[in-house]
Amino acid sequence: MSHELGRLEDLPQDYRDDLKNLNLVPLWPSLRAVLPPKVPTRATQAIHWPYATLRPLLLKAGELTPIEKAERRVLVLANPGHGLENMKASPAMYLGMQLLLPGEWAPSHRHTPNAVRMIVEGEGACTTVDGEKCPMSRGDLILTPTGLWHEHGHDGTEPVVWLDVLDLPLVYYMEASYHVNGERQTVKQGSGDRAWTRAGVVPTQVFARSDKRYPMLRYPWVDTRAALVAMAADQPGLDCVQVTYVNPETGADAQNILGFYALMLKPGQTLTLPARSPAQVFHLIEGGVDVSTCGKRFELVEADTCCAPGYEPVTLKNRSADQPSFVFIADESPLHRKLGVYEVR
Ligand code: GTQ
Repeated sequence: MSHELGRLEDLPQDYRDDLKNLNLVPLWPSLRAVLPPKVPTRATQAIHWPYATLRPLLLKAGELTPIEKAERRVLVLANPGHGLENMKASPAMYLGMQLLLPGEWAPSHRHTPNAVRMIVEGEGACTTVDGEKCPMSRGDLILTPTGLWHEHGHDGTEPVVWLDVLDLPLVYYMEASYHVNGERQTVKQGSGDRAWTRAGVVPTQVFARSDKRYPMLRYPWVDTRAALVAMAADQPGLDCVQVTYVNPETGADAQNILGFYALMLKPGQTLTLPARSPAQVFHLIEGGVDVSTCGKRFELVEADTCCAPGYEPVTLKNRSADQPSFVFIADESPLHRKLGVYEVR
């Protein structure tokens, strides 16, 4: 049985004034808004950001704003449902396309939000994270976990563009977002992606335990792609050919708040992901994929990005009948699981 709850206007004005003056609020007029029936209210809209329309504007930013005036030259992929000025793709995810031109340097800093970079185009740029120099090539995933120094440099000849995914909206909401500027880092020896080359075989720590909380910072696309292709060949009946980017030492998600995945759609494959509580972002690395959710269909071409709110099924269709397609996915699963609100419907 459902009945109407009392409205604010039903209360005498002097009573409302007394409450307001004492910083008090009656719950019942807002109860249904904060606890809606069965499905949460979501501001997140399903949005498509085609790369072809964004790229010229990003290159234009390269002419209009020198790197010294930007520090990070980024166009933010903002969800209008959250208000563009709030720079959110979803409640916990921030997306930005960052441009670095040959010879430019985005200086060293560290901050509380976690970031990853998914490289979209160009060769010759490197991100140095915690002293580890990470070359950037298309499809590579590079982590910049909370608190680690990072800076971006570019010795190549063409513009380099990458997609930044940060948990900035959540960390900002928590009033925990800040940065510290630093000096140019000294590059150290060793790199996680060379030390952890094969699953199941990890470095033995006989003399001293490494105190690195994030042993692997760069996940080369050649390796991730090869893992997906091998998995599909080995298990022809497998419906969801997907890998999760993890910390190779613990097996846990690569970062604490957002989850990162690479999905291969077999030629002609249509895959429906069930409705789950976390919002998701899809970025097409290779191929051609239709993404359908919330009554909309986005025809992704390479380097396109789209997002979907939580609690909605998403159908992915590989448009090619003879080639696989590869999708990078970011979602809010680690956050939802840690908070105990993760759901599959
Ligand atoms: O490259 O360090 O898109 O600090 C937003 C904030 C990128 C970065 C962003 C940042 C960075």
